[in-house]
Amino acid sequence: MKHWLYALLAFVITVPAQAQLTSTANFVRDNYQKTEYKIPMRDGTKLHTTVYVPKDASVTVKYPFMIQRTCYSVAPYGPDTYPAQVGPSGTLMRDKFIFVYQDVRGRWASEGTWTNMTPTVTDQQPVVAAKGKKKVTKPTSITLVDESSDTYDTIEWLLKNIPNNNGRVGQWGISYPGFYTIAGAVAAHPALKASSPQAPISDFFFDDFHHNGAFIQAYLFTYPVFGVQHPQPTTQAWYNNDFINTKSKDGFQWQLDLGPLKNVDKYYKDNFYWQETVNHPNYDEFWQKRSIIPHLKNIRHAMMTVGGWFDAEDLPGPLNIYKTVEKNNPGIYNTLVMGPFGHGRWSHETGHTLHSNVYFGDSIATFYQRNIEAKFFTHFLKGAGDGKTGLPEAYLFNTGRNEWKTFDKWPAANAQSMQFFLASNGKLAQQAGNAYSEFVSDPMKPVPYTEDITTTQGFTPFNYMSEDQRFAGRRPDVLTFQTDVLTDDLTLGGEIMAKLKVSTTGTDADWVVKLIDVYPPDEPNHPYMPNKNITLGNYQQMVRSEVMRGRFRNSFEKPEPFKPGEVTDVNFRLQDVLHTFKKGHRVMIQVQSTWFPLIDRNPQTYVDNIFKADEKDFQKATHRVYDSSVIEVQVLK
Ligand code: PG9
Repeated sequence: MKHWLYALLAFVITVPAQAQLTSTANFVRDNYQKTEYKIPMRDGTKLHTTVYVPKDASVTVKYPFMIQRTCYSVAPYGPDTYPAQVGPSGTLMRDKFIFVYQDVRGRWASEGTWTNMTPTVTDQQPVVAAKGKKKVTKPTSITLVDESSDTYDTIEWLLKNIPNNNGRVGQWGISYPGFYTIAGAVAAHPALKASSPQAPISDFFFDDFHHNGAFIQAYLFTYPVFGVQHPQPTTQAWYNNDFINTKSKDGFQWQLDLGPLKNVDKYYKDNFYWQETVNHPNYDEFWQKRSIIPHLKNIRHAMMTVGGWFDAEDLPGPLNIYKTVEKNNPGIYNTLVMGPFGHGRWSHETGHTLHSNVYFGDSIATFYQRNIEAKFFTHFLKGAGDGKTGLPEAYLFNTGRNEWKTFDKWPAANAQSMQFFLASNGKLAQQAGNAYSEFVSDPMKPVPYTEDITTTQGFTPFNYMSEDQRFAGRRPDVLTFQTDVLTDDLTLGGEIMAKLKVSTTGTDADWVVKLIDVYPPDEPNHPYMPNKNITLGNYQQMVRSEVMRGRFRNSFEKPEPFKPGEVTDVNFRLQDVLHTFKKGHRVMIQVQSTWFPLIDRNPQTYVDNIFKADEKDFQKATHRVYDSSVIEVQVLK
């Protein structure tokens, strides 16, 4: 194409986008009136709430509410300070809603006491008839409150006090705000018409802080929410410092005298949540009462749960919330969207790389925002609201074909179970053998979770979710099983069950299972690999991974040791996938027992509390994976 034509094309494309960005920078100030309120809850606690009302709202031009409740602050605070964007996308901001942001109880400018994953307690109560309730100036008795009741009371107040609203309310939030969204959908106010929990936390024993009871160590290095700020060390630093060999002081495995984690205990002695985590190593009432899953009943408004296939923080959350709402609330409008994104990256119209070297292009997020999210909220908050959105039950991205796929049911109705046996000859076999694979697992020489051990990887490591796994497969303490080269495409859609039959010479062990897409030697550069120096030939791309802390194999509440040498069942679920292994590729499974420093090391000697294991507890062990072990997948035609 002639150069002048390129230049013209670039100008034509850039100007509107530039104008759009410029308008976005001032758009909120020019088009919305910001007011801050302290909204009283039923127990008298006042929550700081910022309301952005479109300037053209009037008795004839009324707008719905779109609420986000957050523990991460509704800043900017103060009059005449405006954010660059309001709402989940530029699209909805320009379509205009009354956007409401609230600091949850006990956070930032709100009153009250905050706790992690507020236990839901008011859904057992008849919803307080807010109409006509006498003004509660101080609790006359113990008034039960939680995120559900705070959302209810907030909506009731907004409807009465913010003029020119159309009486309809939506809510959305990503990650922790995603939890507040799903909690707000429980025992909901009748004016709440549409909720979109996005990357919502469902339960900290399975999301974020733990995976099936194994502790995700990145959370040691905190998080503003937990009032502690500590720079992330690189994985190399973890290996270098005496962490591995440091004799732990008062029992904490990571109690460190040297290296980059020096004095980390200083931060944690007074960090209440940290002490709670350490003192509740099993899935006891402390964690159970904080899970939102048991409360997802009697939901009567539209739901659209959103997640990312490469989300390293909250992948169980969106999938389990969608499935539980579907099971407990037949007949309501309840849909799922899963895109090729890292944590919350669908909300970034540009640059939403997966924090790794797999990248599907900016247009994917824009497509989601304009053709899925905006359609959902506009329909229920401004439109007919009859559920005829034109959107599917499940809008999922196939990460092997790089295309969106729609389903009228998820898990897909036409999924067929298929079993791969872990054969000791390294094959994924179609029938069980009677041998076993064996490896020595040494917690002093743990398998790294990433090849890139010289850089920190964000507050929660992400890149392993799609990283090349060849570095691991070269190790003697990583078992590798794979199919022959595929003669046809193989599409896996749905959850993956690991049904391992294992033994160990120790009395405790972790089991990590990784599903990997093996590219052929001559695979051309993937069109979506921005780091052009990466060729895909023989690339072993992680598709899905999960760890099972073996002590919890029969119960997360009541852990059990292994009996040395006894063949033992360890069954656990890897979260759903939608991925086509193309013809010429292979399906690979890797099995290992350490994943450092992503998860804390299992001492492989059974102790009551791994957080307080001592140096002497960390012992090598010989693990066996028997050929009768199965990886059960769901195949879509
Ligand atoms: N789910 C994310 C998170 C919560 C709490 C601690 C660490 C991570 C998030 O809200 O981003």
